[in-house]
Amino acid sequence: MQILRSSSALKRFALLLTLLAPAILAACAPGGDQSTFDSAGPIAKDQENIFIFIFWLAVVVFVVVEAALIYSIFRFRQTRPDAEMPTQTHGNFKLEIAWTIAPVFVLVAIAVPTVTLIFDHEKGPVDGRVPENPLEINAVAHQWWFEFEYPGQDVITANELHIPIDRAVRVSLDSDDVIHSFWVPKLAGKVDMIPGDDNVMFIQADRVGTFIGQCAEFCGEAHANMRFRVVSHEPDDYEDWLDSMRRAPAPIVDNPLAEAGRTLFAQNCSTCHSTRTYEPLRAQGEREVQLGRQTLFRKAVKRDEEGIKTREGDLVTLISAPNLTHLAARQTFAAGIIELTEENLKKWIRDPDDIKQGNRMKDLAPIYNDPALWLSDEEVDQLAAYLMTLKPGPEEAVETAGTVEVDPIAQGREVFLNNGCSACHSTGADRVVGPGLSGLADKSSTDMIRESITDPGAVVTDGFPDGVMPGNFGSVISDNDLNALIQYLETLK
Ligand code: HEC
Ligand code: HEC
Ligand SMILES: [Cu+2]
Repeated sequence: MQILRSSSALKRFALLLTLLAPAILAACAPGGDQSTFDSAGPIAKDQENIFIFIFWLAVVVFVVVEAALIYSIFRFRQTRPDAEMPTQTHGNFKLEIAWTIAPVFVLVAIAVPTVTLIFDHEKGPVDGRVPENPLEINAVAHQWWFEFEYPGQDVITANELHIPIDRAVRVSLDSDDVIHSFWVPKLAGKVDMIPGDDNVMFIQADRVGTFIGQCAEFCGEAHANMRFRVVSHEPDDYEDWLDSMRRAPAPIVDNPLAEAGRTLFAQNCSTCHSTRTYEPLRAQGEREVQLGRQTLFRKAVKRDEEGIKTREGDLVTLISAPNLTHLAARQTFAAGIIELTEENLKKWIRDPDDIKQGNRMKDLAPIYNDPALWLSDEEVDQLAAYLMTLKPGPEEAVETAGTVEVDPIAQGREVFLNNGCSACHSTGADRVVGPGLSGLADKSSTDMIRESITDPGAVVTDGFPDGVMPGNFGSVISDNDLNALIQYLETLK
C-alpha cells in the first residue's frame, strides 16, 4: 500500500516535471534577450566559455560519482535474506586521501581561469590588455531608471546607452539613492552601482544590435521593471548619433496640438524633466539639476521613531527623473519596458502605474495628486503630441528670426516657458515649488530679480527651500534672453 501510494505520487511529480520542463529549459535558449548564451562581445564570450568549461567539468564529476554509486548499489546489494554484513571499510586511508584530493583539483581547475579572467577584465575587455582609446561613460542609477552621461561630449541621456562596436567602453557606475546593479547579459556580467562608491567595469560589443540591460540588485518597488537598452552601432553611425544628440529639435510649426502640449509640459512636467540638454551647458549642468531635485525629495521625507516614512505634503513635487531630450528618438520608455509610440505615451501620461507599478512620477507629480490639476483626454493628447516632437531636428541650423523685430515681453515669456520656470512658479500669487511671481516688480529692483535668477542661493526667499531652484540659469540663459525674461517678469501684476 505504502509503495503504491508513493509510486502514484512519483508519477504525478514526473508529469508535472514534463509539463514544466519546456518552461524551465526555455530560459536557456541562446536567442533569449536576457540569456547569457549567444554573447555579443569579448567579455561576455570569455565568461560564457568559463561557464561551458565548468559545466563539462561538472558533467564529468556527475558521471563518475553516479557511476560509482550505481555500481555500488548493484555490486553490494543484499542478495540473500540471511546474508551477513559485508566487510566495513570505514577510514580507508587511500580512499579518504583520493576523495579529498580530487575535489581540490576540480576547484583549482575552476578557480585559476576564473580569477585570472576577473583580473584581466579589470584592465580591459580583450586578453587583459589595456585598451588604447576606451569610450568613457558615467552610468547613474535612480529608483527606477538609468542615466547615461558621455563626459567631455556634452551628451546626457536616459535608459538607452549608445556605443560603437569593437571599442572598449569603460563604464563608471554610481547611484543617486540605493544600491542597484548594472547588467547587460549579452555584453558582460553584473557589477553593483553603489551610492558614493566608484565601481568601474568594461563592456564591448562586437556586432550591431540592441541588447537588453536590467538592474540586478533588488532596489525597491519597481525593481523588476528597471531595465535599459544598449544600442551598438558601426563607429560612423555612432558618431552620427552623438552629433544628433547635440542638435535642437525642429521648431513646432503648424501643429497646434503639440504647441499646446509644450505649454502644458512647461507648467506640469518640467519640474522633474529636462528637455534641452542638447545645449552643451545644460548637458553639463544636468547632473547638478538632478541632485537639486533629489535634495528636495530627501528633505521632504521624514522618518518617525518607528522608521515609518512620511512626507511633508506640498514640498514633494520634485524627484530626479529621466531627461526627455530627444525622447521620441528612443525605442522604448519607462526604463525600457514599453515600446515608444504616441499611443503608449498617452497611456503613460494618463496613468503611469498602468505601465509601471510603483514609479515615482505617479507618486509625486501634482497632476495625479491634486484633483484640480487632473488632465483631460485632450490635454493628454496634447502632451503626447508634444513629446513626439522631441527628436533631433535637421542638420543645418535653422535661421532664427535675427532680422525680424522681436517683442521683448513675448520673448521673455518664451524664455520663462523654455526654462521650466513655470513648473516651479505661478505667474499669479499661488505658491508652487517656489513663490508666485505676481507683483515682483513692486518688491524687488531689476538687479534683485536678476540676482534671484542667476544666483538663487544668495538670498533665499523666506519659507522656501534652498538648493532647489537650479543654480545654472546665469550660464545657460544668454544675456539677451535674460533681459527679456526680467522685462517679462516685471509685467506680472
Ligand atoms: C514629480 C516628478 C515628475 C513629474 C512632475 C513628471 N514626471 Fe515624468 N517621470 C518622473 C519619473 C521619476 C520618471 C521615471 C519613472 C520610472 O521609469 O520609474 C518619469 C518618467 C517619464 C517618462 C518616461 C521617460 C523614460 O525615459 O523612460 C515620460 C515620457 C514622462 N515621465 C513624461 C512626463 C510628462 C508628460 C509629465 C507631465 C504631464 C511628467 N512626466 C511629469 C517624474 C516626473
Ligand atoms: C525647480 C524649481 C524651480 C525652478 C525650475 C525655478 N525656480 Fe525660481 N525659485 C524656486 C524656489 C524654491 C525659490 C525660493 C527659494 C529661493 O529664493 O532660492 C525661487 C525663487 C525665485 C525668485 C525670487 C522670488 C521672490 O519672491 O523673491 C525668482 C525671481 C525666481 N525664482 C525666478 C525664476 C525664474 C525666472 C526661473 C526660470 C528661469 C526659475 N525661477 C526657475 C524654485 C524654482
Ligand atoms: Cu535598481
